[in-house]
Amino acid sequence: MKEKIADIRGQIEADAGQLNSPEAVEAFRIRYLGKKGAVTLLFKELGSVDKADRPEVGKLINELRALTTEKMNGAAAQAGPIRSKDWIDLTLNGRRPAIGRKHPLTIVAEEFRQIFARLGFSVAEGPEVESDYLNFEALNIPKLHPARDMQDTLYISDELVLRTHTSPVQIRTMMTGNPPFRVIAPGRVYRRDTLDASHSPCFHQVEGLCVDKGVSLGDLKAVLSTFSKQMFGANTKVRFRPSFFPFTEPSAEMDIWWESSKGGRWLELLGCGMVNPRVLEGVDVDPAVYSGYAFGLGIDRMAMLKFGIDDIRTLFENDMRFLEQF
Ligand code: FA5
Repeated sequence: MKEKIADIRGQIEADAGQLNSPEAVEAFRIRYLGKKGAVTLLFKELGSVDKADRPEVGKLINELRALTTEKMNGAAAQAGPIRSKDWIDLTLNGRRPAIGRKHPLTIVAEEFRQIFARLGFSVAEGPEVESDYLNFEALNIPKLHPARDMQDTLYISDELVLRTHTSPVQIRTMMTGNPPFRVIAPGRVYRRDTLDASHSPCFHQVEGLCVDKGVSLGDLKAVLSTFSKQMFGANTKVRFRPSFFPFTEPSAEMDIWWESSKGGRWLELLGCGMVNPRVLEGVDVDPAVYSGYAFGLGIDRMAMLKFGIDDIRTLFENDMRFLEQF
């Protein structure tokens, strides 16, 4: 028995030199102090030792257990705890959650809304599938009128179109209320336009409509100039060009000077004008008492101007490298 104890002691001392990982320490504990460990088994064998020798042998085994425990604790302090699979290092920095961003179109549309809220405009809405009547006829564009060609339309049926502009919301607003009106109407519109750097077949507009007593072209220019400076900065250059829309008289287009990586040029941002008296009559607003102005602006163009985006297509491609810049 004493020899056996000496053997095991030798093994313990040899093994204790190798305990360089928490797993090795644990294996050492099991090998010697576990239920069937070598030292544990020695205690069980003590019963069969001669009574006379038992105190001495017992003492030796006790010493061996103390030695094993001491070696094990010393190595464990060096090797640290076992890292289980769900072990967490509380000292590491947290992982930052990926936070989404607003799309550039949303950013400019929201800013637009805020600027016009300060100017006293509320928000109106209309459907993307619109009646031919509201998209065209009520806006003084009868069937076969050449002005329809400019908006080469996507028809759902003879009487239903994917709206080509947000102008039908002017009519919807005036049909369901009484003047004064002061609304903006943002939304998606569709045209059979060929895709290029500044045109998309599906794009976004905001309509503006103001009808009240004594509204003049001066009000229109003042509101649009104020808006341009608030949206694009105090030094923004704008120009108004005479134009034609059947639902406004006179009509104009407003361009903004556009600096992009490819140089500078005027970019058409919106169409506008004084609401045609025929349109007012059609919705039972007396043009002898009321006058108004309206405008329709491309939100995509506004985002391009605001952020120096030189191709409208990037707004719809959902390339994360592009979207993460905003
Ligand atoms: C209209 O759509 C008129 N309804 C605007 C209007 C409203 C005039 C109220 C008078 C009174 P226009 O077709 O020019 O007009 O379009 C208005 C704006 O939409 C353009 O100035 C431009 O900014 C934008 N736009 C037009 N076509 C496209 C396109 N294919 N892709 C991107 N933006 C476009």
